[in-house]
Amino acid sequence: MFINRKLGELNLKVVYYGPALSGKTTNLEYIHDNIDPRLRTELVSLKTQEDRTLFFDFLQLELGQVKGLKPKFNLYTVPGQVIYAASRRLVLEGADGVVFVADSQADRLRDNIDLLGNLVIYLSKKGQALSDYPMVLQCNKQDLPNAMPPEELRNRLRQDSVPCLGSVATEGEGVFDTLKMIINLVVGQVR
Ligand SMILES: Nc1nc2c(ncn2[C@@H]2O[C@H](COP(=O)(O)OP(=O)(O)OP(=O)(O)O)[C@@H](O)[C@H]2O)c(=O)[nH]1
Ligand SMILES: [Mg+2]
Repeated sequence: MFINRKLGELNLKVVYYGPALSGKTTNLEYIHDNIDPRLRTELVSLKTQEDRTLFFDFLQLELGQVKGLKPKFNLYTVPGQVIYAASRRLVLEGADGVVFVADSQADRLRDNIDLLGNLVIYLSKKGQALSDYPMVLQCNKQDLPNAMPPEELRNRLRQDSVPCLGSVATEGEGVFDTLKMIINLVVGQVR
């Protein structure tokens, strides 16, 4: 969180975290393409030639008012590929909330568990716990035949107290619901 009193701005950071190809970038692309352009910046994507996130994606939204301040929501994605661990750690710095974008396909369960474990380790190195952060679990790719139901996936990830929902990011299903959930949680912490 960063408050610029001169400009009356409240900057909040939300990080979309999760394993490779789970749909993190697709979430930001859908938000970018479907929100009033006056409320957002352009989407900045640092990606490989194969369209995989190399460092991060970034999109800023300016929505409503919180305690007389203009909140700016800075949305970032991390690269999910295992080799980009250092980038994930950097992007996570200063986060006010996390959207964990899981790939619901049964054969990706291990990757979801690994990336979540990663996240817990980074935070513990900073003396923090996952439970210190507002988090939403988005169970993406619910359109695929081998997708686990959201409740079951949450259970397998041992995140019983985290709000979760299913999504199909390519269709936009659940994308704005996820955004609203994390914004409410993050703003709730500011209050
Ligand atoms: N069937 C299906 N495909 C999806 C869904 N969401 C994303 N995809 C596809 O999955 C692929 C990866 O999506 P990305 O958004 O690039 O994934 P990512 O999590 O940003 O991947 P990294 O940047 O490598 O970490 C793309 O081909 C998307 O079109 C979904 O809900 N259903
Ligand atoms: Mg990506």
